[in-house]
Amino acid sequence: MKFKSQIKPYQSAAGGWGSLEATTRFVFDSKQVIKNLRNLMHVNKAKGFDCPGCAWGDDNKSTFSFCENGAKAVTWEATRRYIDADFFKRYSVTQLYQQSDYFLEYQGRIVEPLRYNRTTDHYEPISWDDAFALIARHIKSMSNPHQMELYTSGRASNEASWLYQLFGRMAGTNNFPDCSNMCHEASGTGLKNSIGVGKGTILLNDFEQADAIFVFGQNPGTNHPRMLHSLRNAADRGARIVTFNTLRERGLERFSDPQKPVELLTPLSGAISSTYYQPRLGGDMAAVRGMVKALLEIHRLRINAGEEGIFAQAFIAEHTQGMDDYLAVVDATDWHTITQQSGLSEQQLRHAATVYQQAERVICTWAMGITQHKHSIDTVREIVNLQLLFGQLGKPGAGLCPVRGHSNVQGNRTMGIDEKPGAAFLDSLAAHFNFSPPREAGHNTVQALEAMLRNEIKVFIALGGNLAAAAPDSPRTEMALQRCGLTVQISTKLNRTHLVPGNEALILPTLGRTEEDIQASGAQFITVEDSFSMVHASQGVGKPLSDTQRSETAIVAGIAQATLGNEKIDWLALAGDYNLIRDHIAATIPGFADFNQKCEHPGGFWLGNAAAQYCFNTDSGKANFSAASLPASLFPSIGQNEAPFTLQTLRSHDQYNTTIYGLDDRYRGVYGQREVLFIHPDDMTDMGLKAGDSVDIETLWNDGIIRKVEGFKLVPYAIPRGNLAAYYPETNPLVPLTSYGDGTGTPTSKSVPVKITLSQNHDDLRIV
Ligand SMILES: Nc1nc2c(c(=O)[nH]1)N[C@H]1C(S)=C(S)[C@@H](COP(=O)(O)OP(=O)(O)OC[C@H]3O[C@@H](n4cnc5c(=O)[nH]c(N)nc54)[C@H](O)[C@@H]3O)O[C@H]1N2
Ligand SMILES: Nc1nc2c(c(=O)[nH]1)N[C@H]1C(S)=C(S)[C@@H](COP(=O)(O)OP(=O)(O)OC[C@H]3O[C@@H](n4cnc5c(=O)[nH]c(N)nc54)[C@H](O)[C@@H]3O)O[C@H]1N2
Ligand SMILES: [Mo]
Repeated sequence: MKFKSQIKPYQSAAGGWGSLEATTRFVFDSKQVIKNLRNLMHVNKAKGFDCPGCAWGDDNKSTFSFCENGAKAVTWEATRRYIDADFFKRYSVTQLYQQSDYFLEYQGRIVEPLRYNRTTDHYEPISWDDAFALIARHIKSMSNPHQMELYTSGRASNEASWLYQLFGRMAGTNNFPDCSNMCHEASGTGLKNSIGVGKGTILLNDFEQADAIFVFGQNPGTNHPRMLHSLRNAADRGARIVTFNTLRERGLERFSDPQKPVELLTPLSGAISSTYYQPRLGGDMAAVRGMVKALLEIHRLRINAGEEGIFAQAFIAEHTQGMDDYLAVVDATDWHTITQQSGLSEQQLRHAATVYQQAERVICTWAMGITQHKHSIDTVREIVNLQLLFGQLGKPGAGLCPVRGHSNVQGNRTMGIDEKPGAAFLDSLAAHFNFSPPREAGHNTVQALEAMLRNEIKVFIALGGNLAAAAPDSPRTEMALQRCGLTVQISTKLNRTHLVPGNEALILPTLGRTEEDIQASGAQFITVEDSFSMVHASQGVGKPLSDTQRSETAIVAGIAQATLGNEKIDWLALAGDYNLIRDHIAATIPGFADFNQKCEHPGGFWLGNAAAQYCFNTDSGKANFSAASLPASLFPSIGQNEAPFTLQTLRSHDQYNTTIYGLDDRYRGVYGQREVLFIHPDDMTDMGLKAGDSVDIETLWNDGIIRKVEGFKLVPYAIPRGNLAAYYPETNPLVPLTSYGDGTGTPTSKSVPVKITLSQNHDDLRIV
């Protein structure tokens, strides 16, 4: 495949013709046009499957409840291309390793179980029974259950995840590293500490009532396109949308709705953000602190004048604790530090504060720009502090909204995919199944990789995902995986992780969410939970490519049965009828009583949110203000002065995490390439560099390891000085495994201290 590389700034609104064009291109490119269109028609409707694209909620109102990038995810999964034994005979693992991630994914679906043959360096077919027996043999030969890591990526259904965690705990471990550890961990932990529940407090229709929506560190135009509909509708009825984003992102500026054809004729329509701030990377906590400082000043002026203050006094008195300590910290934070860290002026922050104050109902949303820093928990909690001061919780049109990534990542946690499970959950498993689950905390993703590097891990099983490419410090992550006794990947497509096998390795091909899942009792549906705690059923419609693919639930059951036998639980019977699994979920997970009956409700059911009902499951029984100081420096471990630049690693428009659909990033004007580096034009000229120059990027870290990627082309962009941006996963070799968030273990993918130098080999790049 040949791509034309060019940089050409994008002028139109996000969405629009470009979006439709790209969508249909993806649909019609693949071989089964009719089937693919039929698939799209079913996405996110009351009957049909849940879009595997993202975790945004569904309104079930529009005819096509899908977006361009959801359409890509669906058609990419529903491709008729596949790779079989012949393919693996042709290519050795070493040869495949040389290929790009794009090439690997593009080969199509995996259709039969495969075992790595170390002597020939090829994958070869193996029967399902032999594969399960091999896994069981490895697990049984471990000297303790913690020598196993059970990774989960956030697409797995509630049913598969619940069965998986039960298998792990019955086998004796809480080693459940997952993609969430690299994603919204700070949201979960921060919210839990502040308001007692680690989830967002709003429902999708709250967007219809908000007067102001503050969007922090998030690129919905690419990653949650359906969110643009909510933002656009809010903006149209006069709500203020205030964006804090390090980069100028087109989707946050203007959006025309591709599902309202009239709008497509007016490419400049659809303003989204009323104000757009570009803080420095990691500067959001300081920005919110600045807003609170300004608001506190107004509050005190009013009080001193004998008027009512602007804070929600009654709410604060009844439902919160710790405000005085927090306000003392706000007083102690000076404007100089605030403006220096946030990169925003006092005037800008006072303006943001005024917009906030004028709104009766405020929603704050955020994603990876907030959660992938060292001080992410403190930042999440700072946003909560602001909302608590104004009682913006539990009323219509107001609240907290971490916008999740993978389509069922929130459901995975609800089902117990958690390396630090709560005692109440373990008690309920213990009582229901009459066994003693392990009580000690297990490994998160970074800890799992560290344990592998120490040669402690015998068995690694991945329920989806692509850990080798998703995790930081790529060479060390790959080495870690190769040190396992057995690596098992339950996958739909070929990916990097398959090519760094442990001593032994298996690839187990699974059905995707778009496909029919027939088990002993007939056709099955699964369930998922979105960002708004709505749980609903999802049933695939496409015919599977091959009868040697199995559902995730059936694979997990097969592994469990082979390893633990069916004395305590008849695993295969559960996999034969997912209703039986849902009955067990109803008995062991709060909020799921009458689960099977509730699934019949079109659109699903709401799990509820205690904090939104003023019930705070914290130690104090109230919502806790957090009184954290701003970080002393944004990079304490190496000293900020040493690093001339801070790099964030982010997604392009044509990718789904480590899956690369194409080489364009339309809204940022990048075409036919991915190895680009966004930089402020003045930083470029100061260094005597120009647009299109190739540079090498090197991490400045404290362990003497050289972390470097080469040949990234400079693209001048609207970004703060000293900040850079480049795509993940190509830049993952730069993120040190030892650099993770305080209290989260999340790699600091949005703040990597780096330097850049002109590289030796120049390629021509056309700048239009
Ligand atoms: N099409 C598509 N959809 C997806 C995904 C995908 O890869 N492709 N991935 C899914 C997953 S797992 C997730 S977690 C989400 C990710 O959704 P996002 O969080 O939107 O993903 P990123 O591309 O990492 O973008 C981070 C955004 O935050 C900004 N940012 C970075 N650092 C900072 C900062 O310090 N402060 C501020 N204010 N802004 C900052 C960046 O400029 C960028 O706009 O999307 C999900 N949906
Ligand atoms: N530098 C940097 N690193 C990051 C991030 C970043 O912003 N910057 N983001 C982080 C984030 S937010 C996340 S969530 C992680 C993502 O980490 P992962 O979830 O591990 O990665 P994905 O790329 O989403 O996984 C894709 C693979 O999942 C498999 N797959 C797809 N669909 C299915 C399915 O239905 N079932 C099964 N069993 N397998 C399936 C396919 O084989 C595919 O290759 O990456 C993290 N890593
Ligand atoms: Mo994510």
